[in-house]
Amino acid sequence: MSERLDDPRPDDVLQTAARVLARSAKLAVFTGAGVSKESGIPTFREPETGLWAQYDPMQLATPEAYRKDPAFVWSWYEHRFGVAADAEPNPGHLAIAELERLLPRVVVITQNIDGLHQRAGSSQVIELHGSMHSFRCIDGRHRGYSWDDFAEQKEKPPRCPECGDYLRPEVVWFGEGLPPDAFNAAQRLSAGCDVMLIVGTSGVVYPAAAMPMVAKEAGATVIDVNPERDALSQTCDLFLRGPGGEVLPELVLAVRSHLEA
Ligand code: BJW
Repeated sequence: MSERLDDPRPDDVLQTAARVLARSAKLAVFTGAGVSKESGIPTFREPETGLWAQYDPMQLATPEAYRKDPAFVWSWYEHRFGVAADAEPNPGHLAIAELERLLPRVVVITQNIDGLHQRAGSSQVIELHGSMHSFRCIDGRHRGYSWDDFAEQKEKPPRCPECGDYLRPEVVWFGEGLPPDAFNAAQRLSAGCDVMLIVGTSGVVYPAAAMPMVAKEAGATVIDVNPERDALSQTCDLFLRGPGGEVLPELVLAVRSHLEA
């Protein structure tokens, strides 16, 4: 699709996006922190409310930071994981899960670690930046621990039950490679989709942010849902301005109408 449709007639854009989605045989949904904002989980880069507006990512989200001050980094993650554990999927997550019931093939490629897509009912979820539900020892020899595996330990950070090193969350920090299986699958599915629906990412963190371009270069129609224009909305075919929790349920309703027509 070469025509750019934008804000002046938002309802037309929504209907066009719904028509494109209703015809999709292979949909890839690419999400970031914004999709979970309405669940009460802060984003990273929004001015004032974003985590990186309050904290220095180099002091918290790098392997060097963890080596330097493990107790500090652990306590920050413990706090954040507590917020995310108390959160519920919002109407945006639920609408994305609903798409799986309406369309032939839907996969979610997420940068989020909160597990809310899965809790909303999405069954094909690729986690590019890891998961807050999994922990490993620092050098990665022992993986896949859950909170329950060290709930009894008083020490913070807790120790690996096998080697005694500190445990850390199995999330991807700056300077670290993405989980190879997830990254390869995301690339393959982005290159093979006919539509990519982007929700709630600023699109500045690579290599994840390359997925929409991979999809676009392979010929997919790219739709972006975001309250603000940003790096990715410049390259998308259709931009739907607004919060995911409002736009996505409307979009799914419109997809349903197109499928029933
Ligand atoms: C709504 C909404 C609503 C609001 N509805 N939308 C220059 C310097 C240093 C490094 C680099 C550099 N250039 C490139 C790099 C590499 C670096 C990078 O990309 N840095 C850039 C930031 C400059 N990348 C890496 O280091 C990556 N690794 C790597 O490159 O490895 C190389 C390697 C290969 C092989 C071996 C070894 C190494 C790793 C990146 C890891 C990112 N990790 C984090 C933390 C995860 C764990 C945790 O949660 O703590 O991932 S950082 C953070 O950013 C998190 C996110 O997944 C990621 C993306 O953020 P996201 O989701 O886009 O959120 P925001 O806040 O940016 O945007 C929110 C959006 O939502 C906004 O658009 C809002 O408008 C919108 N929104 N409300 C819908 N209601």
